Amino acid sequence: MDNTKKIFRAIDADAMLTSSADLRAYLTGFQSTFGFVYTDAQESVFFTDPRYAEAAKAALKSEFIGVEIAKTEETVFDYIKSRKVKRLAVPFERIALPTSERLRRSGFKLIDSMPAFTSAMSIKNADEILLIQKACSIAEQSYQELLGLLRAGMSENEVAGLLEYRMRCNGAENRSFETIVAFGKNSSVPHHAPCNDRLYHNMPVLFDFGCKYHGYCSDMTRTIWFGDDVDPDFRSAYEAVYGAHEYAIGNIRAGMTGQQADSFARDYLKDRGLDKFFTHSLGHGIGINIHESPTLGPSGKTILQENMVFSIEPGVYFEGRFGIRIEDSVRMLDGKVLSFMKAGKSLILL
Ligand SMILES: [Mn+2]
Repeated sequence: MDNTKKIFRAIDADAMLTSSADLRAYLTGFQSTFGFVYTDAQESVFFTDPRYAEAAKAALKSEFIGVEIAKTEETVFDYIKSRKVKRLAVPFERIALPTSERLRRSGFKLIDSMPAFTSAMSIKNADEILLIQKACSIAEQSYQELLGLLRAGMSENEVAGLLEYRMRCNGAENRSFETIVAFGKNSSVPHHAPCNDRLYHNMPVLFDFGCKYHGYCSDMTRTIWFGDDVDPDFRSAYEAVYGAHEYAIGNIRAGMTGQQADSFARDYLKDRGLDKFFTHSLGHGIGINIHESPTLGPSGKTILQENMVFSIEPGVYFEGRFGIRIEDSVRMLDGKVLSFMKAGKSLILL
């Protein structure tokens, strides 16, 4: 079913107004930095400014959504008033406070559309799965190419730039989030920002990266050892994280909550005395946004369902020494977890 109709039917309102870039892209399939989608039971109209009008008309012409020019919010609000709308659905967490105040002053009763978006967007259709699969294969191929280009003396920033460049060369439109490249002890900070530290022999390297393809994200993390004299503590921790990753992928089933899914990896690490070093959640939904529903973590209440796409990323972090994380983007297929990543994950000594 068309995404606009799907969301509107799930909401009890006279009309809905959607203006944040991610939700707008979900409704229209068209990426833009400014615009509003107005939907009621009779029609859907995409208001955008003159910069996007031509591209939007071409992109949307086979859809039922009409395109109108609007340079300001006022044009859109006047249009909604002309439709005699009383109960207007807007995504509360994505709408600016001044905008919601203005809508309330205009006499609309506001209803939250965000829960309907969160739930619908977590289940991917066949087209979305293909785009995510492509984003994953570009990321994975680019990473393989990067490994052949790594040299002692390179900085983290240089390596991050090189990886993003390879992803663009391979067809990505952008990175899906700030690329993380962490050398040595920097890898113990889960969200380390790449700096000018240099790569030397016999240190771990953690890469956490992904790209966007037609608006859909991939997310992947690998940790390698640069050199051939591997620290035995690093190797044994690596085997534990790798085991937890595989154990989670092998045991998570549709119908479980995000909390139950997370517990496979957490319990696996606990049996090895490492759970206190696993300081974040097992995973998160992936789609138009790099972090969306469901959450796979100790507080994850969402039930995992067929065609959800999410990450599986157990990790352990030893302050001042090293960190290890292994992450795949995966989907729920036939009740089980299927990874989008193809390459093996056993420890690489480069
Ligand atoms: Mn992730």
